[in-house]
Amino acid sequence: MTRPTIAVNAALMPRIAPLIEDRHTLVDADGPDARAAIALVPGGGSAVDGAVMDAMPGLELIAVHGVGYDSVDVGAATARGIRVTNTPDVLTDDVADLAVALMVSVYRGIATGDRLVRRGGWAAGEAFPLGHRASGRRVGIAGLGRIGKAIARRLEAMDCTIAYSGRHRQEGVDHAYHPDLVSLASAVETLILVLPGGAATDRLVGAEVLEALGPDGVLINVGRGNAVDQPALVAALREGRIAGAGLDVFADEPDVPGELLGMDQVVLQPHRGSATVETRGAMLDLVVANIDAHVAGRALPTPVN
Ligand code: 8YV
Repeated sequence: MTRPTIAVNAALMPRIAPLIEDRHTLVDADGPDARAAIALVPGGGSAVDGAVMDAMPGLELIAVHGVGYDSVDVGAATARGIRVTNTPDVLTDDVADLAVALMVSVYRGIATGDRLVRRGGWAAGEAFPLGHRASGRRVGIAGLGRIGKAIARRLEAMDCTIAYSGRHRQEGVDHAYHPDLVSLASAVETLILVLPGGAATDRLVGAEVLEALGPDGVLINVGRGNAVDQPALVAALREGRIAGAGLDVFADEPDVPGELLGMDQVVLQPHRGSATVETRGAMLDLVVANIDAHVAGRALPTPVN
């Protein structure tokens, strides 16, 4: 029996190969051999559209390494009979932890405190500003899915009051519901974005939402960078129309607007919500489980379409 060919993003190859190369032939997803693949494991940022699918005539499965699958045109895949899988649940706790860490970091000035100690400022008696309390805040969560709910649970333990927005009020959720982001932003002190990427969320958070959040407001984003109008955010931070931001995701990664780099009220991370040894291992295991299930004709563990 011939071994199925799996096209794997080069950056993931060293970690995925030991899990799968005993039963599959692995090729570089961006190389000429990818044409023969039945399954594709794309890289985080690379777009998989109809043209990419058409260039791989035997493609049956796109196994996304991530919960967000905005980089894949799922409609185009479905139309071609190609199945799509993602890696939900296994990264929920880590992304939620990072959202809370960013929030605490912004209010308490943890990153600026670290920089002060490292440059010898503490030892030299340099004055440093007081931070602000993180506990007890009114927090709005835009995108109350699995990750949003895990963030809410953590923040409730910090005596925060949670509100949320979304297309629909959710059954069995007691938090205050706001049908739109402007209303949510005006009701809270901290706005946490856990929105998926794609056209439906493009620049949902612009000048109007930031204005509603107000001069004491803090924006946290652990979802997708496209949901924020970045020039509007930079202007609001520069002009003190919001107080601070904690950002793990950006509109054009890995580019970060230069002006943010000089702002102490901003904490920046390189899109690493799921980047722990434990979670990245579990994500790869799930990618492999989906490929193996597809090849064996079993039900896919985490199908998208
Ligand atoms: C991934 C993410 O690590 O799961 C997601 O949607 O944003 C991250 O956890 C990233 O997509 C790289 O694979």
